[in-house]
Amino acid sequence: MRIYLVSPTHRLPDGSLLKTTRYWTSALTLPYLEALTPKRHEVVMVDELFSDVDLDFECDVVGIGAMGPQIRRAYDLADAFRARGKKVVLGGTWVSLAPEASLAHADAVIVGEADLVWKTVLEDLEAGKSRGIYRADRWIEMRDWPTVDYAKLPLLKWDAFRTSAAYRMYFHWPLVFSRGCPHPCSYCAVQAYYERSYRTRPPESVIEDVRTIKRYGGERLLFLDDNPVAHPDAAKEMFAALIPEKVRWASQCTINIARDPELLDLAARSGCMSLSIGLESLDAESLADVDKKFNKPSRFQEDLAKLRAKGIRVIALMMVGLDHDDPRTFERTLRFLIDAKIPLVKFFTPCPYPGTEYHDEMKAAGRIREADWGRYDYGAALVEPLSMTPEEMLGLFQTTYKKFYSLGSIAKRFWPPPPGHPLETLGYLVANLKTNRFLAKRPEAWGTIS
Ligand code: B12
Ligand code: SF4
Repeated sequence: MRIYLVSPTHRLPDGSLLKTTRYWTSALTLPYLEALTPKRHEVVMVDELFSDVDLDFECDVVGIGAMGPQIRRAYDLADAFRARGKKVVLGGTWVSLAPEASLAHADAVIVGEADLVWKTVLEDLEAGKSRGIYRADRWIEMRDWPTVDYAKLPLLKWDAFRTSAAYRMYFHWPLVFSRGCPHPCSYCAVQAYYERSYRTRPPESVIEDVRTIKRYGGERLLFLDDNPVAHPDAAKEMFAALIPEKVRWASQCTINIARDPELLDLAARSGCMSLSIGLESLDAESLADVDKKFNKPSRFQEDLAKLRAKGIRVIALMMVGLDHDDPRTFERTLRFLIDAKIPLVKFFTPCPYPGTEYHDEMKAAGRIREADWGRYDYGAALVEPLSMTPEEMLGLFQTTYKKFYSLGSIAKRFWPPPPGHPLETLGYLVANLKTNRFLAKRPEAWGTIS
């Protein structure tokens, strides 16, 4: 069979599709699905962020996933393909947490990891049948990770990679060490999807991917993990194995990394340049509301200083508009981020992803304001705030974003520069100036900055 794998983009409020010509990384999902596909089938992939989806593409099966507000677009594309007689399979995080709703738009839905069921789904569709919702009865063993063809990363621009040193610094090659997260944060789709399970790959298998990437000339990596340090001993083993590879890497992780000196030291020595860390809130009560009590705001300054001293840049992820937040919270958060010399920040308004505990709580309280999942980005008032009006919350979200990326704030945060890696600091400075421009030009797209 011929299989068309699609990663959709989403629509902006004016109805246009969000497109871009450059991106700093690429998901692994489509090449990974290709690696799981029996070789007798042909696979063609498209990421709609860069390329147009061809609704008349000659194929037998279309596989579509979605990451957030892309779900609306995924459903629309699925309906359009089915109207043209194609069989459609939907999968991925969002689909897995809303399988029945997704099945209304597909011939088959895969809940959870596709690894153990993808082949069966394809066989069934080839035989003209479908069981509807497919769910593996167990998580995969991480040592069985398939070999992904890195030459086919959908968002890697090979011409630019060969010709531009700036692009080589900008593009981060994706790889994975762990899956899942054991923490209970109630708004988090990852812990809901993985049911708080956590697994890590054997370091030697990750190192094989690192060497493949290096053979292509890549030396900047992005761990797609949500929390690679959840099992500190496994993470220490992984970081130690990375040291001789002399790469630079970035990842997401929890602030807990700052509280284990050996782990932090190994991360820095293995080439960790930056970490996206969900600090989420300076208010312990707001953190408790979303079951993120392991974050201790009283220790944030000290924790961040430790990371900075190791030359690791922290990209702070902050939720604003939680239940114990009021208009003063925004100003306090801004001051804190500037004082801590945070190089980049992403602000999030609360987003009740279907399938999460937070969604169920907000639904039971009658506080969900938006039914259209196509609007579920991080810059919308999806939940009725408690201590301000939705308009006030959105206004403050925008003002805080603008103030953080104002020239005055950039100057304060970048002076004095952090120790080591001056080129890296320059890169972050450029990213700040670009975000400053983006915020002025595209206010409608703030909720989807990634
Ligand atoms: C890389 C990544 C990105 C990249 C690349 C996106 C791209 N277009 O290439 C960037 C940074 C751009 C990004 C952006 C966004 N992302 Co993103 N992203 C990820 C990340 C970190 C890794 C995905 C990945 O490659 N994993 C490795 C592969 C191998 O695993 P996998 O994708 O899980 O796939 C397996 C299964 O899930 C399943 N599966 C997945 N898709 C499909 C599809 C089919 C057809 C089938 C059969 C099976 C299947 O089978 C696979 C094999 O087992 C995940 C976090 C995570 N834990 O997954 C978030 C994640 C998917 N992103 C998320 C979100 C919300 C977004 C944004 C919408 C955020 C925003 N700012 O608005 C944007 C959307 C941008 C866009 N238009 O594409 C959420 C989704 C939440 C949800 N409820 O669905 C996640 C889970 C992060 C999170 N912590 O909440 N993202
Ligand atoms: S620590 Fe991060 S990945 Fe883990 S459950 Fe909380 S938000 Fe999700």
